[in-house]
Amino acid sequence: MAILVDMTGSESRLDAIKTDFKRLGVNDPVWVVGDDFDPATIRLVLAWKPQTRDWAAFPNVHLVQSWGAGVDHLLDAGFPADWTVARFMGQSLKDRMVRYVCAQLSNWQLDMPRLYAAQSEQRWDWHDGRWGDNVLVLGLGELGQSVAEALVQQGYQVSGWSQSPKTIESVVSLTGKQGLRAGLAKADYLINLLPLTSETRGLLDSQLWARCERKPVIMNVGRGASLAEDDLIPALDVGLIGGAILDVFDPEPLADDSPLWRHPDIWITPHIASISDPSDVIRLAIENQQRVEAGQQPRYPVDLSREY
Ligand code: NDP
Ligand code: OXD
Repeated sequence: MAILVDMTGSESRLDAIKTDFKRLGVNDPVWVVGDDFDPATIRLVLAWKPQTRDWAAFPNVHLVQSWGAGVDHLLDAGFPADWTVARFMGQSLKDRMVRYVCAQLSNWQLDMPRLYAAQSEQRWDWHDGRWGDNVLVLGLGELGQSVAEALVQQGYQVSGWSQSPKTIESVVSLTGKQGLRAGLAKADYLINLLPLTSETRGLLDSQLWARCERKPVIMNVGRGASLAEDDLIPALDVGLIGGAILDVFDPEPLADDSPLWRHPDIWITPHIASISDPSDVIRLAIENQQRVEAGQQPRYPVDLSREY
């Protein structure tokens, strides 16, 4: 039996992935798309924006393991309905997301680009800082909950919005349209950690920001298509929002000629907030494969019909 790695844009990682499987004791052949292999031998597919579509040629697949936490890249992959799909999740992914969010909030408050510029001119540019304590986290799943808890530890007043109510110490749990409205009204920072689904596509737009009363800074670490990119600069111009910290875009990479690159109140990072640790993904894939073969549910199973 064999493993197929079908990961668009991750070609540079393939050798390391093969080595990791070996290092973790898996001696099955590891194929990549384009190799000459027999699809009937594949039992595990490791996927990130997979290119393969003729899955009927793969009758012995037991598991599709997503390289990432998000599964929007798998929604139109056309897997047979009876295949088991799991997503990546782990402490390293949570820790990295927490570090990114906390660091970017601190950098924003201290206006670090202004201080870097001052240093380059040997100028002592003391300023009052750009404070604000109220954070609304959109999405209180594995990552949103970790971020909310970390922000509470840092002294923020934290609310979180999700489909179902949550009980998280010192975090106000909000649900539904009413809950979202209440959270938006007092937010200084809006952090998007929602999955991309038909309901969350385009959710963050001027109409939503018009409900905010404190000119919040928008941080998008979920998915680019949840935010109406074209609304951002007009919303900044009229003072609906105070800034944007963007890690994800639609499409990626962000186009060279996008005006977002040059706006002083928009910070851009290249989908790097929380990178999946390759060894952790492969360890989970191996564990999940063993579980599925033993007739158990994998860890972090996904029902693609729910879209997240
Ligand atoms: P989860 O699936 O664990 O959590 C999703 C959360 O969103 C849940 O709380 C869910 O509510 C809530 N939610 C979903 N749809 C709605 C809706 N329509 N209205 C209100 N709440 C909703 O996801 P993760 O926390 O693991 O990851 C979140 C996203 O982060 C990923 O999907 C991915 O897109 C992105 N990501 C980005 C990375 C980066 O580097 N920038 C890295 C990793 C992930 P409920 O709990 O009630 O189901
Ligand atoms: C993920 C991501 O979904 O990196 O894990 O965006």
